Amino acid sequence: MQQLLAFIVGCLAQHASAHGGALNYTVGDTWYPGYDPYGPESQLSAPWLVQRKWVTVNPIFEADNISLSCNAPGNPANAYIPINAGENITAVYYSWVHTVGPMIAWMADCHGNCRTLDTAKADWFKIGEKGLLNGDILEGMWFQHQFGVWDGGPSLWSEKIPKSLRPGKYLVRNEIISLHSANKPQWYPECVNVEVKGNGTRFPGKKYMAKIPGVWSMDQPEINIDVYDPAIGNKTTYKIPGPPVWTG
Ligand SMILES: *[C@@H]1O[C@H](CO)[C@@H](O)[C@H](O)[C@H]1NC(C)=O
Ligand SMILES: *[C@@H]1O[C@H](CO)[C@@H](O)[C@H](O)[C@H]1NC(C)=O
Ligand SMILES: *[C@@H]1O[C@H](CO)[C@@H](O)[C@H](O)[C@H]1NC(C)=O
Ligand SMILES: *[C@@H]1O[C@H](CO)[C@@H](O)[C@H](O)[C@H]1NC(C)=O
Ligand SMILES: *[C@@H]1O[C@H](CO)[C@@H](O)[C@H](O)[C@H]1NC(C)=O
Ligand SMILES: [Cu+2]
Repeated sequence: MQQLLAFIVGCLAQHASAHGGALNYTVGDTWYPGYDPYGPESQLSAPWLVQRKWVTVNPIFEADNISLSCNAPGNPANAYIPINAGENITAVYYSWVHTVGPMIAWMADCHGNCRTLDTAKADWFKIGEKGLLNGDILEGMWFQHQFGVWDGGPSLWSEKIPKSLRPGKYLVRNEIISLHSANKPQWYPECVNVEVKGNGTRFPGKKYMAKIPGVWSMDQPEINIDVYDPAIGNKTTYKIPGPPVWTG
C-alpha cells in the first residue's frame, strides 16, 4: 500500500502537482480504482472500470463547458460500485492543494444504464456539499482546505447516499470549485457509477434538480468572485449556490 501510494503521488507530481481530481473511491473498507488520467487507454474497456474517463488533472474554466458534467472526454465506464442507501461513498484525492471554494456531491438517475446517460442533459441533484467552515472567505477555514493533505497522503471526502433513495443505477459526481483566482473559477468534476441497493422508495422533486452545465454562471456572485476584494473576502458567510441538498 505504501509503495502504491508513493507510486501514485510520484506520477501525479510529474504531471501537474497544482491540480487534481478524484482518483479512487471507497465504500467501507473496499477500494475502487478510478480512471487514471495518465494511464493506458485500455482502462476504458476494462470490466472493472467504475469512473468516467478524464485525461487531465487541469481544471475546466468555463461555466458553460459541455464537459462540466463529467469532465473531458467523459466516456462511460462499465462497472458499478455497489452501495446501500444510507452508506457513505468516499472520493479519494492525492495531495489536494487548493483552499478556497465549495465542494458539492451530486447524483443523477441513469434510468437503468449509466453508459447511455447523456450527462449534459441529465437531472442532477445534490446529496451533500461542503463550504466555509469558519472564519472569513479569504482567510477562514474551508472544507476544501481542511481536506487537503499536504504530506502526499490521500485526501478523503465522504458523502452519504440518502437512506430513502430508491434503488437503481446512478452517477455520483464529485465537484470541487476552486476560487483562489480572482473572477476565474476552476471546476474539478469527476463521475462514478454506483448501484444503489436498499429499501428506499423516494426520489427528489423538481426543485432539487439542475442541469450541468446550466447550474453555474458568471452572473452568480458566489462563482464570479474576487476573494481578494476586502469587501468580499472579509465576509464570514458563503452561500453555496444551486438547488438545495436532498437528504432523503
Ligand atoms: C487509485 O487510483 C489509481 C489511478 O487510477 C490506480 O492506479 C490505483 O490502483 C488506485 N489505488 C487503489 C488502492 O485502488
Ligand atoms: C472544455 O474543457 C475542456 C477540458 O478542460 C477543454 O479541453 C475544452 O477546450 C473546453 N471547451 C471549451 C468550449 O471551452
Ligand atoms: C459520512 O459522510 C458524512 C457527510 O460528509 C459525514 O458527516 C459522516 O461523518 C460520514 N460517516 C462516516 C462513518 O464516515
Ligand atoms: C431491507 O429490508 C429487509 C426486510 O425488512 C431487511 O432485511 C434488509 O436489511 C433491508 N435492507 C437495507 C439495505 O436496509
Ligand atoms: C478586511 O480584513 C483585513 C484583514 O484581514 C483588514 O485589513 C481590512 O481593513 C478589512 N476590510 C474591511 C472592509 O473590513
Ligand atoms: Cu490546481
